[in-house]
Amino acid sequence: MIATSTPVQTLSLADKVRADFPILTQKVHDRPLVYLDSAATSQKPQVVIDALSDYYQRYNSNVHRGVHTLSGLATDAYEAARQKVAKFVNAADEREIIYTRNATEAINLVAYSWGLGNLQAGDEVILTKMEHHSNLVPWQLVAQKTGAVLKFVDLSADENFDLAHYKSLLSAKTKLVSVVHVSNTLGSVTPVKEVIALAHAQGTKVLIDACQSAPHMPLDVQDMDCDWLVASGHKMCAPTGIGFLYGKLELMRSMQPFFGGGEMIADVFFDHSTYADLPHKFEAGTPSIGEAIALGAAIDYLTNIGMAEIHAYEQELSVYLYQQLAKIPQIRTYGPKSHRAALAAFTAGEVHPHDLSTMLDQSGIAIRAGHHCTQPLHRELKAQSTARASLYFYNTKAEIDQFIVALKESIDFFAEIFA
Ligand code: 7TS
Repeated sequence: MIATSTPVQTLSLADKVRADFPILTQKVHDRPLVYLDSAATSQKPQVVIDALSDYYQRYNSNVHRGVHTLSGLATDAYEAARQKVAKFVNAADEREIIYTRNATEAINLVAYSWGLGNLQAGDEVILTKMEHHSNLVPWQLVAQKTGAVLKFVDLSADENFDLAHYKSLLSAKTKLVSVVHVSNTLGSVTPVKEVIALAHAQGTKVLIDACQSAPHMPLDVQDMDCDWLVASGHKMCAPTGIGFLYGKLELMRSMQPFFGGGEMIADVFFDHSTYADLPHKFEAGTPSIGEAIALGAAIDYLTNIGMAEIHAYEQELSVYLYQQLAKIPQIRTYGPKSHRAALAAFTAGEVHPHDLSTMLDQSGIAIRAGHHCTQPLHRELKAQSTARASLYFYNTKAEIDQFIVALKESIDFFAEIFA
């Protein structure tokens, strides 16, 4: 007799972690939830939810203000989370990490605090055509006040970052380059190390918008050598209301405060004040304490899995998603076809992306439709809006299959209506 053994099914990363996310067991319209909108905000594992409620249940108290026990516990946990963020991006010094509400606030902090003080009429700021509005509008506001001029890196033929055009824009007039690391619409990955080295060669500062990279891949600000880097906690398993700004120590010391108020001062007089050292100089008022602590828990959770492992698994999902979408003739995807993030913005002929999204919702599938806060990019792409499926490490290939089936059904449904 030949012994038969049952084939061992290897578990995917998603299979291992899904149980950590209570929301993923939900049904929507009586169908299992397929959450494909993590680029907008990620879901939260139980450990993060617990960290937040534990703060409120056991040691809710203000930070840096009291000498009582609860305040000490809150301050210690809040500062421990800052160390975790610093380690997560490999900052040389934890004082280089400033808590903000989100990436948008972090960019505004740099725009107002550094931009207003350092940009002059005729100076140039290089952005790309794929920036999220939060890395565009603040610079428009500062340009209006200072007379600085905004320049935009084109898209290459394959809808990626055009390095040659970037090089042609860089000049002695360029004072700042502020670019997205991973586009939330194209899924393209900017070659940030090269971008930064080219800018630094002529003394130009660089800000990296890491909103769509920090949750998905290992980051090393020292290796990258960026001057600033911003991210939002809510896209990386943490609650809303917490994000961070990394900035090089001496550069951040040279900048004026953004908000004034409690916590950010050394001495206050009626006519002037002196300021606290970093990071407190940029953290006026009572911060999002529980959220910062829960961000620390999210970082522990992510690093326990391993950012390299998360990235490798998402690369696999990304390839699979693209292969499946490519089989649907009516679908036009946007952005490069390879070396891309696990998200896909697409249109389906004449079908309105909002209609698609509404139909998919009926099958329990959550995708986003609209301009994803990249309206100028959509104009470049000659699309008023797109639909977007965006994945995280808790998504499975089976979910991609369900999405593709429902997408095809929706396209066929609308084809019959239009016929
Ligand atoms: N930068 C990028 C690249 C983003 O994708 C986003 C949010 C932001 C900045 C702003 O983040 P916030 O947390 O400050 O709002 N992107 C999206 C999205 O793609 N869908 O919803 C929000």
